[in-house]
Amino acid sequence: MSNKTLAILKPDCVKKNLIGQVITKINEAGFKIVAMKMTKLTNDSAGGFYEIHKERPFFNDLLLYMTSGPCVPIALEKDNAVADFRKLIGATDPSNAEEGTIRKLYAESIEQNIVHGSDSDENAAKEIAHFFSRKELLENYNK
Ligand code: FUP
Repeated sequence: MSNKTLAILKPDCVKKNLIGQVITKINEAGFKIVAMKMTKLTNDSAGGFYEIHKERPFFNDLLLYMTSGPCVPIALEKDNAVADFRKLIGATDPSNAEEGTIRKLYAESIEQNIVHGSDSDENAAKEIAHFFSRKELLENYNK
């Protein structure tokens, strides 16, 4: 899985009509989309996805936000996908993000930060499986 990562265009990205602009940035940076859908997360799905943060003080607010509207999970492929994608999106808190990164350009706050990117190859594999079945991925790979 070392050439794959999971992005989520979060509810603020969808609400602000930024899906097209963010996907353009992703494509321009050399990532290939291998699966994509628009979905509204349930509390259980968002809670499972962010399980690692369940003891953190921001967990409940994070779930409220992530379930507040539709989001767009995207499985991406590129050499060095995990690290290159995190570089493209910038720091979690947009006020610390580098100029030109997606979060610096579009995000409002550490919570409403437009986009998710996996932080390791192991998590990328788990997160892609959270949203896409093997069949959905294989159908795309075979195109
Ligand atoms: P990232 O890997 O950049 O998505 O960041 P984290 O895994 O540390 O955090 C996941 C999400 O939790 C962030 F995108 C937003 C939320 N969060 C907060 O709301 N407050 C915090 O202090 C840290 C994270």
